[in-house]
Amino acid sequence: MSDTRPIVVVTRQLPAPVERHAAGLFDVRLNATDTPLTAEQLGEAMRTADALLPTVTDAITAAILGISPRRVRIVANFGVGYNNIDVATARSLGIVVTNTPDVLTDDTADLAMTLMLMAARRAGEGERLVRAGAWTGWRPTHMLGTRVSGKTLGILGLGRIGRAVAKRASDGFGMRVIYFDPPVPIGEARACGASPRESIEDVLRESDFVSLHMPASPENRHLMNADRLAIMPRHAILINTARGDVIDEAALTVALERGTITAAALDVFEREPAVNPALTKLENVVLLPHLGSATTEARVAMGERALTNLETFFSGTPPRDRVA
Ligand code: 8YV
Repeated sequence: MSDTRPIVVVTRQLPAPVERHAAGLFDVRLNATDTPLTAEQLGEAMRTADALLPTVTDAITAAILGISPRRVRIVANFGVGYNNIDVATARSLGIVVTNTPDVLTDDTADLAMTLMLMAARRAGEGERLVRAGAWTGWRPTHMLGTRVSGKTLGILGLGRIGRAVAKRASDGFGMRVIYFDPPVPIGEARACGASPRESIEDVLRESDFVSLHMPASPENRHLMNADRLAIMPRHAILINTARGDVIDEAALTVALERGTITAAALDVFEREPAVNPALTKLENVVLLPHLGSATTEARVAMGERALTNLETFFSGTPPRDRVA
């Protein structure tokens, strides 16, 4: 008997419970080898499936969305960020797009704090020293970092994750939190301990740490450019768990090499998985492989949220996390 359920192409391997659940709900095409699909394979999926469940590693371009003949009616992204999808084209073609907000907020905020602490306390550098067998023993002036508690944290982009970071920093570390994100109501910002500033530059000038939490967009591309990096105090540390292209990576590399800022801690990069080789040679930068939401809890919840969006859509109701 043929399977009449919607055909859903899942582009990457998902946590096993999510794949099992997906197989119970839909006629799923899983990716057993976890190899990223090529543009041709994505195009083929657009022609033959009813839905696509992609991740940040799949570029769902205008060309792929516009493929003819096309069968896909919904793209349920696995991730809160959806800059991998040409949302404007999807909208114009009547293809629904959803994301997975909320369920990874705490995990990503935790990772931003991890990066802040690692960079401030030179944790990566210290670990490399110990592993290299190069630690010669304790001494009062060895590998001094900078205190986090009580310092000023500047947040650019006070959405869900930015607020969760603000709360951790103010409640847990007694930090003074300032931010720039004009659409956010001041009352909501105050609830997570954050005070507004009038411009990005005002935040950069005053902050000991700066954490980036804006979405990727053409306007936000290279938001942290050479000029803005130059505004940060010499002792400042820059943290990025948002998207790689909000920082001009070449300009950041120069700033770190010259010591015009003290350190950076990056979970995301301009051309993932490639990392500017010059960055990998620097001790004053923490480099993680896009681990923001990488907990079992978050990844299972993200998968479930994407499945709920698909189920809702195929039951004829607008999905809760619709972004196009
Ligand atoms: C995800 C992320 O792992 O959700 C996001 O926007 O950046 C990550 O936490 C990734 O997008 C998975 O597709």
